[in-house]
Amino acid sequence: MPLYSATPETSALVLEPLPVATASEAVADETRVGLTSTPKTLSPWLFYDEAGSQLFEQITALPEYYLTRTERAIFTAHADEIVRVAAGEPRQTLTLIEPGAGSAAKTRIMLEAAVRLQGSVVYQPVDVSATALESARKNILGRVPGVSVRCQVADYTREPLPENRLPNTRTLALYIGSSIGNFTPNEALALLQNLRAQLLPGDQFLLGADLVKDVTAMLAAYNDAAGVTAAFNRNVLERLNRELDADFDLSAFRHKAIWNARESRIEMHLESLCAQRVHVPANSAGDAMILTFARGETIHTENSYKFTPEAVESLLSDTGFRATHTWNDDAKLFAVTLASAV
Ligand code: AVI
Repeated sequence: MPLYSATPETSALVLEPLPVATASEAVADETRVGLTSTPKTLSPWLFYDEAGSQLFEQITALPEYYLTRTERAIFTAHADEIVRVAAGEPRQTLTLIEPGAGSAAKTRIMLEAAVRLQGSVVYQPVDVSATALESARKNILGRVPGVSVRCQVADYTREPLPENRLPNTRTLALYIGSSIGNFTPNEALALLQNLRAQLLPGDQFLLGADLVKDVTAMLAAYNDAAGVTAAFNRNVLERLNRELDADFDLSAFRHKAIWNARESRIEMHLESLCAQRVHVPANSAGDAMILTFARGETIHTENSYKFTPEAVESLLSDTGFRATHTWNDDAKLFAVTLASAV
């Protein structure tokens, strides 16, 4: 998953490299910056340690979490058409690149369609996590004949995509799962500008985005009855206890998901149920810290932006793309948009 800058509301259009050398230093650094800010924040990349990644997998199968199954259904219904349109007329050979590929579960549908169209396809998943890439490779290789997988470990939010373009091919870059929604508008612009800079005019970009809808349905997706999202959110504090030896009392924080209509986003918070102090011992990022929480004070842990069709189009046109086709489910919960690099 993406590494974010520490400030969720940054107005910088440039994504700064993280000033840290190792994963544990990144956690220490993020904690120090986020929990000494007002209001307190923690970046969403902290969710995705091993336990958090497993919880996220469970979230994607929850009845309330419509995003994953809806996007998958759009792919299942339209993958052949999507790759045909992306390949253009006269038809060009597509290479698929996927920044932030994760385990590539949904990508399989697109790869199968590309193999049906052109006999074989090269797939280049890019991710910061070598473990995620390994599961992407396993998910695809041997299961989808005709696909050759070329993994690349890179932080696509800050580094260029792999520079190993095959001659006479057209790139189809995928950014699916509404991952774009976890970036602020300025971060999303910077991210897509960076992707666009790695593409040639005529290359194709497929963006999956969750759409604005009935508030009750959006809130339920982030506040499921089984409490999996609550566990996913609270796992961030468990992670700080595990990795930084902090002493967060998990039962003293509650998961809270709210709809911020002005910003068009679901926000996830951890709300302190009482006035309390939390101790974080000295670590590579600095001295010991005593954090004080007032009753009702929250740590803002994630934004999940929801888009109107117009917002998707303008994000694309502001970053050097022209949206050419959009596929939706019947209820218009989710949009998959194909755009041409201009
Ligand atoms: C990864 N991302 C698109 C998810 C989302 O819906 O924003 C992360 C998530 N957070 C809570 N549930 C799922």
